[in-house]
Amino acid sequence: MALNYFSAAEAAQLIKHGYNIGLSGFTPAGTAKAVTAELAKIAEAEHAAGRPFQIGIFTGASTGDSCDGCLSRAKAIRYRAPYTTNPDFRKCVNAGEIAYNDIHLSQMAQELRYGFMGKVNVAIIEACDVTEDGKIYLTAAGGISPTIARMADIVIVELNAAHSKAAKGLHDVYEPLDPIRRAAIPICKPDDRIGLPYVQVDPKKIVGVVETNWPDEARSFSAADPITDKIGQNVADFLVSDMKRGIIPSTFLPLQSGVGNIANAVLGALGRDTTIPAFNVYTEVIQNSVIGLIRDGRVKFASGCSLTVTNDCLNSIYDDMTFFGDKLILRPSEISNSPEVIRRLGVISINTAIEADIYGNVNSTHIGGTKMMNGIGGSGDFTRNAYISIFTCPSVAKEGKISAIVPMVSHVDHSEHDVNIIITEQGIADLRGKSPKERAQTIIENCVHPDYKQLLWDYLKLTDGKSQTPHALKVALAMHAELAASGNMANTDWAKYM
Ligand code: 0RQ
Repeated sequence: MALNYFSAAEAAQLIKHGYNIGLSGFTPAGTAKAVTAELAKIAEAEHAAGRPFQIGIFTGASTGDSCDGCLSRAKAIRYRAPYTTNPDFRKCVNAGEIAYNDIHLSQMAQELRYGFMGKVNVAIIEACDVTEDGKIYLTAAGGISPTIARMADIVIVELNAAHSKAAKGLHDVYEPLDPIRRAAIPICKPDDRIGLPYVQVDPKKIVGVVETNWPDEARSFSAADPITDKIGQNVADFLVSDMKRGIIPSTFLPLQSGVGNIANAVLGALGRDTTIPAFNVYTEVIQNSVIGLIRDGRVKFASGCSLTVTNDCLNSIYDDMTFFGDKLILRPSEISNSPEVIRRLGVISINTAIEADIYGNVNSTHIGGTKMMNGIGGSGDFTRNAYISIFTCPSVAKEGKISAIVPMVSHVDHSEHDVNIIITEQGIADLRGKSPKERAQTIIENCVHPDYKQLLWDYLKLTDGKSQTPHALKVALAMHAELAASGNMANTDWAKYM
């Protein structure tokens, strides 16, 4: 059956008020872009005509401005899951205008299959190639494409010339069956290939192909600074010490690293430290730093869900697939982030915290306990199942007015039961094998900024000091209350809040 070609504006007309759309991609990498940008114009026109127009959006992870940005500004999003990083979307969520379901990324595809989030009316899949018999070759990410393409009533393909057809060689597409027919996911090494290089859909569902030439809307990260460098070095020192103690095998274990400046600095430090042997990466987001380390021979193989890299870096990979072809693989997010596989491979996870408390609970998502920052992303998938779970963050934020270590986190994403190591630029708190009271001692001693140490020791004096997890509940959130009142946690006077 010949494929039908149409414009992004024509494709967007197929999406009606009340529909749920599913998008390819994971982070701005590989996300369909042209149809959602046109959809925002339709929403604006409908609103101007006094008619409602809002949709639900299902994605692999965050998207670029052409989706979350344009549609948030057009007030066109009723519901969205999961992770996002877009500032306009964040404003709408925190103003109560969008229902945001922030779930673990590994669970997104299966929760759609289980029927938790309703119907997928339209799937929009970015491709570097598509065939008449329904083979869709993805671009820079796996995401939830196999699931939405199979579940949706209709499929729109964005054939994006900005992605080379060389991307075809990167993908390993595998969708597990649901219980009670689910079998083991047969990945025993980061480089195991278990699926197909394309997404197969019923060709009758492909209503049209939109030809585009739209580069990924990659975010750039600011350069490393002395604080992120020191955090990176502390992570490298910790891993070397665990390897020397025989806790990490001398052949090393696969690493997962979160996204952002700290993650880049950590990987940079690990790459430079040649005491650590060349290692594998089993992660979700592959950033520029990993590509550099592959080129340098420091990373042997990287399995991920997306190439969240700058466009020049992406093109350099496409141009050099004879080198990268056997060193990189992209998987759907439920495989890259599979708890089963992460635990089997013994992945060491490294993620960033917004704040941690003295007992090891971590907040990754909420500012001041109520306002959404981005979302949990894949940090929970990896942390809960890691061989060793590490959280990093600078010891203070906002020029020292906020301590990242507090008596009680204002929101819990990763509980004390899952968090093994906390690392700031001040030092390393190894929480493994410790009771809560022992954890509090090591976190305050090793990770807290000098300006906040005495404040936290004084907090402990307000507790009974004996309970399993000693707290003075009336003042446990006083540092947050003080931040809201005076703009500086360092002003906290415990007596004022007793
Ligand atoms: O504010 O943006 O105004 O400068 O939070 O903090 O230090 O720049 O760090 O960009 O790595 O983001 C946890 C949000 C960290 C991110 C989080 C302020 C700080 C700054 C950002 P500005 P930094 P990062 C892989 C795994 C969850 C998902 C995840 C994240 C801004 O890493 O979203 O791990 N993680 N996914 O000033 C108030 C505090 C603060 C604070 C920092 N205690 N209170 N503001 N900030 N600490 C990715 C995927 O899953 C796809």
